[in-house]
Amino acid sequence: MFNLILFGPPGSGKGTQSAKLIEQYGLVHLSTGDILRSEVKAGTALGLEAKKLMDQGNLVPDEVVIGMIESKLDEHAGAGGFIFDGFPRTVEQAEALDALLLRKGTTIHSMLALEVPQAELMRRLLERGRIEGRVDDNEHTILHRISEYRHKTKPVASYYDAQQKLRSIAGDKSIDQIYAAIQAQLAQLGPED
Ligand code: B4P
Repeated sequence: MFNLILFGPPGSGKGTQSAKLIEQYGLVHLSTGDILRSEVKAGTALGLEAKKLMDQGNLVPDEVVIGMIESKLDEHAGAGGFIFDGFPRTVEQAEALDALLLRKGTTIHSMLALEVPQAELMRRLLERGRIEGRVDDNEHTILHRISEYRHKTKPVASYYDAQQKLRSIAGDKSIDQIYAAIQAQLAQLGPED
């Protein structure tokens, strides 16, 4: 089993690189952003509550996303491993994930952190907002999401660094160049393609 966290600020390419990784390594992709957006689309009670927070660029409460991840892990009990994309986003979520995986007899094997300058994050997300019309991809909300990332999410990198699991990847290159750097890291770490 191989469990990977793809980490980085909003717009750093987590979703983009995850799509390539699942194709090559056959890991199950768990994106809390995608799961929340599908709840919003389905109009569930959870989705209606999450929508207000997401549209403003706020994080959804820890207990909500931890519960979602737990049920997804159970749903894919026989999987060869997982890519966690956009989760954990707080130290509390990281502690809960570690406890959850320990109960299942496994662990996080690595965290790959995509490093991208703020101006490039803004450029990418404004472009996506223009093309896809995502409500949270406007200048005001993007700045708030980046601030939430700095204050609440960045400490998660130190949490896994203390476990010697953190590796940084330069994320301000082309999609293929970044993917090659990720593959080079994974070649040393173990998942078989
Ligand atoms: P997410 O869905 O995780 O969205 P995101 O942070 O914007 O990153 P995303 O993965 O979509 O962007 P990517 O870098 O792939 O979160 C949305 C919201 O959900 C949060 O604000 C929060 O409210 C809530 N939420 C989610 N998880 C939560 C949790 N665990 N706890 C609490 N709340 C949670 O791509 C961005 C764009 O850049 C794309 O258009 C892509 O095409 C482009 N791009 C990617 N790589 C590129 C490259 N190398 N060069 C040029 N463009 C590139």
